[in-house]
Amino acid sequence: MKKLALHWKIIIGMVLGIIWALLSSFMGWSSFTINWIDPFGTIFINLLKLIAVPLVLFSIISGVANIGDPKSLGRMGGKTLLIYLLTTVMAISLGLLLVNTVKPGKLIDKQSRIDNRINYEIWASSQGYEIKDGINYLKDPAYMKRAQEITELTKNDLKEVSVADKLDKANKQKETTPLQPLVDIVPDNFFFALSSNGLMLQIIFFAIFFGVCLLFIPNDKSQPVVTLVDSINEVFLKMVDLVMQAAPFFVFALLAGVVSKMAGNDIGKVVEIFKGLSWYSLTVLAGLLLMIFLAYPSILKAFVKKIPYVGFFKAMGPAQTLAFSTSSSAATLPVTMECVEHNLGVDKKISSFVLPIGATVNMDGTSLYQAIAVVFLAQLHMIDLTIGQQLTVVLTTTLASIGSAAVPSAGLVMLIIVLDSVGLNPAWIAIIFPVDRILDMFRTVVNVTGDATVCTIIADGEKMLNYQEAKDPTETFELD
Ligand code: DAS
Repeated sequence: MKKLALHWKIIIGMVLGIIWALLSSFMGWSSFTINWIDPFGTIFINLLKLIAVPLVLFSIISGVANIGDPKSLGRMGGKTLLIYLLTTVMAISLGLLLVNTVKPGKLIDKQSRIDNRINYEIWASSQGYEIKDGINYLKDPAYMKRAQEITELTKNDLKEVSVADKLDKANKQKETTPLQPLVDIVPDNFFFALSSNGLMLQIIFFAIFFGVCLLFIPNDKSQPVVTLVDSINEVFLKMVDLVMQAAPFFVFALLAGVVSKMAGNDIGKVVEIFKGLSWYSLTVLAGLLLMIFLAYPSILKAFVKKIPYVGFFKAMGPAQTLAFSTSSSAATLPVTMECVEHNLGVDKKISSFVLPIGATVNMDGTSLYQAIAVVFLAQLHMIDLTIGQQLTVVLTTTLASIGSAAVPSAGLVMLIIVLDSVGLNPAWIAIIFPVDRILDMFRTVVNVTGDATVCTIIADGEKMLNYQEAKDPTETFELD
């Protein structure tokens, strides 16, 4: 029997996990599931968090250092990175617009959101996080009533966040200078920054600083370091690959645990969460499809007159199909290059520079998805991110998508950084995991389409685009 592709195994693992959880809550085995199965889900999240930190560090150092010597960057390199940055910020803005309009996280019933919120406060107080907007819920009678109930239930958990504490803590919110967020980005201790409570932004700052300095030291000194960093980067990519190989089992445990905890005493909560997840998925899919069928064609039409709307999709079809089925921009890269060179007529000198950089640093689909995911998860927990926090989301999502490796589920792993940067609980990635694999297939198509669009624009700008309407693009080469 043909080997079942990994993402189908993961989807099967997910479904079995949900079925087990519903069965175990029905049969009263919930405590068994939570004590003996759920811990493997926690191990899976810990493994992903364990990998995220060094993966960001080494993939960004490697990306920056492999730009080559800064002079070779020149006009084309500068233009490439600028347009890549613009399409990423456009994707994030579209994502934020959609998620703040549709408000998928607010479509589930308020009682579930109040419970989520109180659990968040227990977690946040254990991390020493100041909750920026908590104060306005203290006036919410439904919230107050529930908070008192839960306080009675779990005295020890809530002792530090008793309502009175929160009131005076919120009142004497530490007066920070307006540039505090900027100061927080620069770590004062490398090893502290690497630790789990170090802000990921500090690690990204250090990685870019280190990578740029590598560009400016003599080649004979920097080359060994770049080679070493590339090899270490390969090691962490292999770790992601190995963890994902075991994902079907881990995902079974993760979903069994998450759904058991939610289903616990009333199945209604599970229905609520899946209602929220379907609205979330529709919001992400709407954004991704708008990028593919509206945003990129409009940008292309604005810069490159001669490529017809359908012609672009006929030319990129094989690469988009492969991106969808593999969920990996890196695996698709060779076919993306073939399509861009053979079907769109881009000169190899352009595609061999622009596309490999794009595959690692330009992930518009991932950035749109990360922006929506963070705001959705905040809404699910009755947290209205302030404008400042949403701008932080734009910055960290841009950096996270640059740091995301072009492999399956990389976007989910990097989502930990974005959640962490606005004081949210990174473990919440477990909530959106059930739909992540399917969304990964679509966002990888956007990543690849975005790279091809920018590459075509650069080629046209360098007078290195020679487009002829191909009769049947797949005749140029057979997909193996
Ligand atoms: N699967 C990643 C890619 O290859 C995107 C992601 O995980 O978000 O582009």
